[in-house]
Amino acid sequence: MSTAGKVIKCKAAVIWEPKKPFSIVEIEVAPPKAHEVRIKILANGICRSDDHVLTGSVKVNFPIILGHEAVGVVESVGEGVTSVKPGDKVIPHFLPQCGECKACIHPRGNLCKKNDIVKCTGLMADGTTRFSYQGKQIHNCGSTSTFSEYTVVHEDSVAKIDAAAPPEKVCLISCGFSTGYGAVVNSAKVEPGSTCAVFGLGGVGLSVIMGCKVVGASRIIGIDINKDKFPLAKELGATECVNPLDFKKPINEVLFDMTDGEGVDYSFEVIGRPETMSAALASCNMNYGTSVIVGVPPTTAEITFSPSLLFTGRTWKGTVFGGWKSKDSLPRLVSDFMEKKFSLDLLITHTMPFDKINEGFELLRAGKSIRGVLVF
Ligand code: PAD
Ligand code: ZN
Ligand code: ZN
Repeated sequence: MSTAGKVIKCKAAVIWEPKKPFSIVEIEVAPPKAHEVRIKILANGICRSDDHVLTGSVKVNFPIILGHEAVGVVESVGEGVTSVKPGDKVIPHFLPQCGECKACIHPRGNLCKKNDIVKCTGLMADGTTRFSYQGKQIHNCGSTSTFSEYTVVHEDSVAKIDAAAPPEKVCLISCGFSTGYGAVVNSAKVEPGSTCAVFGLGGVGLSVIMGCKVVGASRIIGIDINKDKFPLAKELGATECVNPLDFKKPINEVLFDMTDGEGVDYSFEVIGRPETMSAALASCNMNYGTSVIVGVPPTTAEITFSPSLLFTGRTWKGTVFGGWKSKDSLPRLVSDFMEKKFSLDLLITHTMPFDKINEGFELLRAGKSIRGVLVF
């Protein structure tokens, strides 16, 4: 029996307030309105960005349904939807691509003005959401909310992908892998022979390492306070790994010592802490070095730094989703995966049923997983 046009009752992981675990409850998901798409979610990756919301570091409106690294199948579409149809395998994405705003038109832009990751209202464009629990509205997050068996997103936030792509793997393409890889090829544009430093060796940092290796960086230095991350970092391309806790000097001085006093050509902060963002900047060459902020900073964080760090020529920049335009790039990245241009196997350390979501996040916080994948 078709569910199109009807309210669907399904399982979702709701966060009622910050610092509380997910509670799995039965919610109601309204049908998609005009230009919206209702998607049955198949698999979700566990990304640290959702944990930043859980800890209260990134401010949002509660109650909320998180989840933004997912693959699903279109269940039904609202009036006027033309780019996807029921049955299509898709990636719902936190960066829309309306194709009309200045960011969508600009060759280097990707932060479409229709995004909700800057303001985090947790609402659709009409000021409501399609989720409710016992009559009370639940907010969405980043326009995706994929920690639910069904979600509703705007058509601009959905990309159709190869029907044969394995959801429990390519879900990483919707955030972690593409962000890290794109930070290298789009945002930094690392040249062959470069020396790179990667701060933070989680799923995103390791994807930065994979990108540095593909573009032919000659030295790739992995930095983490958890040395258990080093073997995998080396397997994926790090030429050496250092633990800042092993040194009395600040890590930026250690990196200068390791590079004959020159500093690295490119540094990437893939943790989300103001101190490591400053250290990553200070680690790169004072003249032609570039430092890229990939980690999501706490909403209220501020950094004080000496402008002379930049005056001598350094570049400091950030990247959202590795600089990719979502609707254009996601199908291509999935095709590249299907053509075996890269593998995601080593990044996926745990695959578990959706109901184990709290366990999955505990593994991430304990530094025991790289990417956990939750399957419905
Ligand atoms: P993760 O928690 O798997 O990895 C973070 C790593 O940093 C861990 O291995 C930690 O041990 C390590 N670490 C923590 N503190 C320090 C420290 N002081 N010095 C050195 N290492 C440390 O997270 P992830 O890989 O899923 O995500 C990394 C960040 O990237 C996180 O802030 C996330 O929110 C952000 C992100 N940004 C985007 C984007 O579009 N810019 C997309 C996806 C994720
Ligand atoms: Zn993410
Ligand atoms: Zn746009």
